[in-house]
Amino acid sequence: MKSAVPRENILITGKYTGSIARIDNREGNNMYIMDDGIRLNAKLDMPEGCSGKCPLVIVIHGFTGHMEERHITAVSRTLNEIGYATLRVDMYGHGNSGGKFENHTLYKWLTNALTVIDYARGLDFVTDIYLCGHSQGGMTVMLAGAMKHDVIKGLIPLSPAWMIPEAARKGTLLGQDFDPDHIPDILPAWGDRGLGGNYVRVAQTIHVEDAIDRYDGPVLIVHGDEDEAVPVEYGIRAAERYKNCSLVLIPGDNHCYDRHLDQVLDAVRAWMRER
Ligand code: FER
Repeated sequence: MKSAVPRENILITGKYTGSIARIDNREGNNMYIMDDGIRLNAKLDMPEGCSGKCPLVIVIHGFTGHMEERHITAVSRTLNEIGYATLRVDMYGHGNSGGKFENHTLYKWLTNALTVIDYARGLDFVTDIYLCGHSQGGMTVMLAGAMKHDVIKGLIPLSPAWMIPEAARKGTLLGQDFDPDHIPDILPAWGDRGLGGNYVRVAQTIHVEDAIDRYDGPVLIVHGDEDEAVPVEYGIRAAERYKNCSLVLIPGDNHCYDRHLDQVLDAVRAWMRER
């Protein structure tokens, strides 16, 4: 897939040189992808035994998360074991990427995702590109996949937090109620963090249903049925609305699959093997 991706916004630093032969498989290849002045930290992991071209999955963490979380690295490693390269990315205001958490918005994450997809399209060894994201990252891949439906071969939203826009319009996020027409400048978020009011203003404009309707490719949704952060009904509703979606519910599991991560990996492995 040779693309006419404009290169001027993309700066790669770190170990990755564009040559598969020089990729150290298991260490992870740290790099930075520039998105309009914001440095995004990413890691490219190649599949075992790859000596030519292969498909690639971009893997995106959730709200307050990062690319080294247990469930993110486990999914990435599982994909590497069955022949997929993975590109894990820390999104704006998260992990080792630029930007302040307080200033992150879903638009910023969405443009990050579009930039990373364009970077992946420019890699010589990449055949097909898939998107996988957890929670807020799951909603991000639903939106980005719809925008680039001609390029993205399949989507794996894990416990997708696509209730965020609806909740922002109603004025109830992070377990707190607020007036959706008079949004506070800062909302206390998890830990000692604060979330900027612009996050809420941006979220209020997003309609994930439109993105679901615009994506015809194959989708796998995985959701724990005891998810404490994103009710499992959202996974079910999204799966019913997508035209071509498999849904795997994990009985008794929570938001980050602390109890049955192995079942999440089994679901991803089985679905990806059919591609
Ligand atoms: C919320 C519930 C869940 C919320 C965000 C999330 C900003 C995201 C969770 C995740 O990405 O893991 O009310 O508000």
